Amino acid sequence: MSEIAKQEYTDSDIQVLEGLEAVRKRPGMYIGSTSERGLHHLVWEIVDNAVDEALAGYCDDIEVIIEKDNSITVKDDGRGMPTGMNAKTGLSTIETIFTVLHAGGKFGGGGYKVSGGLHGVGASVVNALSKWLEVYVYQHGEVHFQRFENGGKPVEPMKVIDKCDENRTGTTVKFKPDDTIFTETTEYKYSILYERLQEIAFLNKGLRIILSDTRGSELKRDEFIYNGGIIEYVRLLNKTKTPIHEDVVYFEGEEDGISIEIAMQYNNSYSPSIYSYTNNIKTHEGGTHEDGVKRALTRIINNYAKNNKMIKDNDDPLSGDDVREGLTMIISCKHPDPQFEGQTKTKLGNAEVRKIADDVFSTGFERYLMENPTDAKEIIDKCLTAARARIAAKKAREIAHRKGDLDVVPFGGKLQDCKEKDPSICEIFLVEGDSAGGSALKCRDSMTQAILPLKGKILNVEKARLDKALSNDEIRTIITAFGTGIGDEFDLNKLRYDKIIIMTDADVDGDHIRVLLLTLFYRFFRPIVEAGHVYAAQPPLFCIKHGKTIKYVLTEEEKNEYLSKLPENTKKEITRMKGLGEMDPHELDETTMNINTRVLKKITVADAMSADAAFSKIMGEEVEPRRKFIEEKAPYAQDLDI
Ligand code: 28F
Repeated sequence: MSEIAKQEYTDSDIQVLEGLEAVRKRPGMYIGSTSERGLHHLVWEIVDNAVDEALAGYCDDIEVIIEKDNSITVKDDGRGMPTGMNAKTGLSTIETIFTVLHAGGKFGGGGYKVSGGLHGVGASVVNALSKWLEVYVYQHGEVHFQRFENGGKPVEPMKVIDKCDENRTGTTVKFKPDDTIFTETTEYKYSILYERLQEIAFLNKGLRIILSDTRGSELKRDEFIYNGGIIEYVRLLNKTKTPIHEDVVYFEGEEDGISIEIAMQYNNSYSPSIYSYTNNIKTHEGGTHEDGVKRALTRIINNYAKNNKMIKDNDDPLSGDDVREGLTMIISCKHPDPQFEGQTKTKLGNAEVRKIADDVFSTGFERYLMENPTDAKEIIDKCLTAARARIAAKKAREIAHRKGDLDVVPFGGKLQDCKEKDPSICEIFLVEGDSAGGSALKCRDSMTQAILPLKGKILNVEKARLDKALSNDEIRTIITAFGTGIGDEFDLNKLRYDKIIIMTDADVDGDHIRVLLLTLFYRFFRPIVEAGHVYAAQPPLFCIKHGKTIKYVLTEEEKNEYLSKLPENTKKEITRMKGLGEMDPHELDETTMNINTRVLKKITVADAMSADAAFSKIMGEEVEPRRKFIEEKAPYAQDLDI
């Protein structure tokens, strides 16, 4: 360098070369690293300049070629870099762009609306880190050319080397990364270029980008052009998923030179895939554009759900997480002066963007929901399901955590525990209603039988959504009484009873409570069911007295069969049994509690599973199964409040 400087260069030129020398001394400062990532970064810098020309509205086609020697060619069909002289540097504009750090009009309030990357310091940085670099500018029927070598030293000043078609304009840059800088690798990866160039094409609708690789025996070539822009991006991202509405929804708007585009589609998965960009740069840490859209999404969905009576006024609103479950979304902001913040400088900081993004999204999305009620219902239903799952999970966690406290607090007099501490001979009866609980207390064996009366009404009134069920005091008492804990802390060895006996009436309320308990067990205590600890008491439906004999039967069929076997004119008294609460202690003892005479039904996982399924159906939105359930139970129907 000193030799060239001595022969041909002025003091200011030496400064220029010292500038590029600084880049070579600390490349990481300019391109992040000199690893494979840094190597590819060189391409992004040059492509960015071409994309800027496209954003300015003058370029439709960009071509990237990996040459056989791992040098790169980037071509665009824009206006071509200015070919005149630069008054400040006394050099051609082209030489200035490629040799002066921070040079270039777009870096100083030129005609460019937006810019990304290193704000144009890119071209000189790439030059500094290349073995050689060539630039060709097609303008006014001439091909302007300049070549640089060994880290950006001009071989000679820019000159015209050829004629070209009068109408042809554009810029071509060719460069070969310096292997003394990129010591790890100088080999380009097709897949890395493919991913990013495709992404750029998605983000700039209508821009054609062609990638080719001449290194192998066969030419590799891909062309990216997306007239639908980020709509097509969302469609691609959801290709392996199941969308819950057909169309990708798209909104765009501009204010004060700041443009916002949003494309979105919900799928039936549980996690959101939301990606935001500013000036084609992925904003990994989000920022004001993302915040504005998210805020508007939560607000608009809640408003719509309320206005359409899908949630009630005093229900908890849907949370941000609820409304983003299964949402695939791309947010793209183009800003003339973006401020990047955060740990990795990938968070958009411009405060004014929040409102613009909110406005663009909320106006469009509100209208979309109004005009597409079927899609709207699918979307809101999905959010409601997410909310229920969230609440249920939270309740389960709370109970798991509270378990410790409840251990030391006495059971508030509700649980009448047994005296025996050896679980293998203990039983707990979950009894429907206080009065039945009272009878059960009178005839139990207090050594081994614990009684927990349940207020059936509470469960009914609560409509027994699982999350609500978990906040129910009775159910919390059940969980505490079992001793096993719940969720992560569940331990079957800590179960305090060998038999858990559900004792409910043979009517629809009883069925309902049993279904609910089984659902609870199935979801939160499945190992207890699997290990065969759960039973249902079988309170009889009829009592048949004849002579000194008393016979209890469980069903109508059983009654008829028993009666048919009695001699013709036996004097008999048949009573239909009332609810558990109206049985006298003697009856209750004989039929359901006394271990020598009672009939218990062991609950299998299949029973619990079908209860769970029935529960989901009954509680779900499907009207048909609910009606069927009620009809089937009609013979006993009281006030079924589900
Ligand atoms: C293969 C890489 O770098 N393309 C570019 C242009 C066009 C202009 C420009 C670039 C203006 C004042 C510097 C043309 N006519 N592709 C590219 N295309 N740079 S880089 O201008 C640069 C600034 O000083 C251009 C009118 N205005 C701008």
